[in-house]
Amino acid sequence: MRTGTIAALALAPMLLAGASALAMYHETAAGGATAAAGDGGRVVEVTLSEWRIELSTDRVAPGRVVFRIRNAGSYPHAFEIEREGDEFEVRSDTLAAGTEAELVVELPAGTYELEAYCPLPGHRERGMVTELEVSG
Ligand SMILES: [Cu+2]
Repeated sequence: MRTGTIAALALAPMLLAGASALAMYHETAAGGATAAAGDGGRVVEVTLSEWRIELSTDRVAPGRVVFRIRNAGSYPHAFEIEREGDEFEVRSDTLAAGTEAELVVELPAGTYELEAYCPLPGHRERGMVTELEVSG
């Protein structure tokens, strides 16, 4: 039995529902550096705080992207990306203050805007929303 694979899939149903995204999720200790870009994934740094969400870039190419998420605020936050007009939607778990996580996403081909925001109640309305352009 490949229990590792099963465990990974167990995390995914919510992320895969209605989406073509393959997402993997794991948390790292605060300040812990984690891998990424080497094997073809582009890295987007995401900083969450009250009440902002900042991305290290405003444009990425389609394909594998590693969102390296840091909650620099005092409240719990989460990170969600959503493509308007279709089913593509991926959400991280909720991050406690001071913690980090990575979300590995296969962005569909094409040129489009993703909305990136915090899905916790009221946070988006307070300003935790931004846009990310996907284009080759
Ligand atoms: Cu939030």
